[in-house]
Amino acid sequence: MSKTLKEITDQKNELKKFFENFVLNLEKTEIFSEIQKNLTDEVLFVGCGSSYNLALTISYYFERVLKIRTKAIPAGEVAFQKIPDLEERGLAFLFSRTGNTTEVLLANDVLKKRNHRTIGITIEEESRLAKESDLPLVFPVREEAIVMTKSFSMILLSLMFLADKIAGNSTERFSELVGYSPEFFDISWKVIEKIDLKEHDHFVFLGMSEFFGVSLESALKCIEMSLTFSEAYSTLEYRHGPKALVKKGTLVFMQKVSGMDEQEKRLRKELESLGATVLEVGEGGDIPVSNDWKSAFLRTVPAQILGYQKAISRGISPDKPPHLEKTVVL
Ligand code: F1P
Repeated sequence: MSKTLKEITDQKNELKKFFENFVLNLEKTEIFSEIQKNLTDEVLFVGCGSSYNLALTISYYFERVLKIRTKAIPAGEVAFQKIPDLEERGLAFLFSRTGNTTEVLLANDVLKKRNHRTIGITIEEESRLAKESDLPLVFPVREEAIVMTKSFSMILLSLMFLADKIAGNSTERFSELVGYSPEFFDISWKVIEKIDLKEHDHFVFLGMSEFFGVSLESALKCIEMSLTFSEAYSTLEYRHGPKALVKKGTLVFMQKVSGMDEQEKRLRKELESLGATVLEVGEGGDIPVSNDWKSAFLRTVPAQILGYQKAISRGISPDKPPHLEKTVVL
């Protein structure tokens, strides 16, 4: 079996175990109290590639739940000091699955010199990020494929949960969503299987806020695995220019958001009239799931499946994306 497919499918059975054994115990860890103690008015979220998409998605949720300001920045911009107004002190989350991406390590140095407390989020205990960040948070997830899949979902789930815990909010909804994950996986698989992927060569992912982060990651999955032209936009932005590229053969994934039913319906109708196939993910959608922002950790799964299935339909191995390496070392 393909490594990538195995890791995508692992989510079906591993999420519950991971939630019970790791996420529910986060509150008792030292890192939890450290984060709580060091939270500043503005918190930075830094990473590259999928890890940047992860940082962005989590930054929206921290801002929403903890009522602090957050900034998500590609690590390269921090590393080479191209961002304006970097505070003299603060808290910064640095994301790198492999923990050895050059820009993330350089960003860690820059931020530490600026008296930031850096939290290194990774799955590799022996990585430089785990060793060099002030507070490493190493996730108990094994992922070997080049393309990041299950670790994205698991880290997202964990840090959203952590934000709610710090805010003193109920986390019951997370348990429900985790319980729903095997069914969500199966529905996603079936819905995507029914699409004639040979007839679709342009993928568009639309979402707002946290779901915009999910959409960026969805597009990246399809590019990496299936080498298909894929884009992501904040939902209504798509009307402002990008829709000029819609044609028969465009497949649009719309991440549904509470209170937007009317707008989403109209956009779907418009895109369908231009020849696109549209699938909605969310309450009452083609792939149903709660519209709660907490559902973000499940919402990249359909695109992971799409990227895989499209790759197979094109005779491409998702395990060997051309020109890509697991860690970018500059
Ligand atoms: C970041 C990353 C991956 C991407 C690619 C190159 O890696 O951009 O997201 O799939 O293979 O590296 P990391 O810093 O999370 O290890």
